[in-house]
Amino acid sequence: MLWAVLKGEPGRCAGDIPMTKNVAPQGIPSQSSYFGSKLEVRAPIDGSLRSNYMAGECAHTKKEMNPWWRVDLKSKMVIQSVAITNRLECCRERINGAELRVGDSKENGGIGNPRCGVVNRMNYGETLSFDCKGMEGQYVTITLPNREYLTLCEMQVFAYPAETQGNSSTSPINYTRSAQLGGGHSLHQGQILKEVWKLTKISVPN
Ligand SMILES: [Ca+2]
Repeated sequence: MLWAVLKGEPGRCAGDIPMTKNVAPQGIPSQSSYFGSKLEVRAPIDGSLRSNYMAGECAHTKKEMNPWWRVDLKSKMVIQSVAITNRLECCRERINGAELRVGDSKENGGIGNPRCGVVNRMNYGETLSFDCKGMEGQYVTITLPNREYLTLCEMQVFAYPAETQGNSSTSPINYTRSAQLGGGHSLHQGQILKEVWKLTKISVPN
């Protein structure tokens, strides 16, 4: 037996296997407070990894305890991975310790929902991906467990609707490249996560 990773054809998948795609742009964003314009709340789901706050490309809260930014996916989703993009031109360390939370509670921004991952550290403008391993929820939140500004320039949520999940034979085996590589994997800025990869078991004759 040989385990191999085969590159799937983008935009298609085999059989009735649920498709994962970035569902965040269709969501409803909100945040705990506004440092600047309220228009900034949409910057993390505008599909762009540009990350200069001074150019209006990021959301930015006030300095406060447990600041948060949240996307409401409108229905319960099965979440494979979440990728976040840090600010480019300043203050890269502010995001250290940030927690990604996934669940169905929107109370207090959803910061009490189960945790998918924690940011150790990120570079300027870096995009970091976390494997959420199929956690389910309507809300995805990033929050800081301290008193700080929270700045977020993009959040990509790779997921599919929970109601499409059937019996075990239809369990998803599709992963975005970021999820396949594991949580907290750094991606090159500008990389668009559209490719779908399939993990397949192959028999090889002796
Ligand atoms: Ca953005």
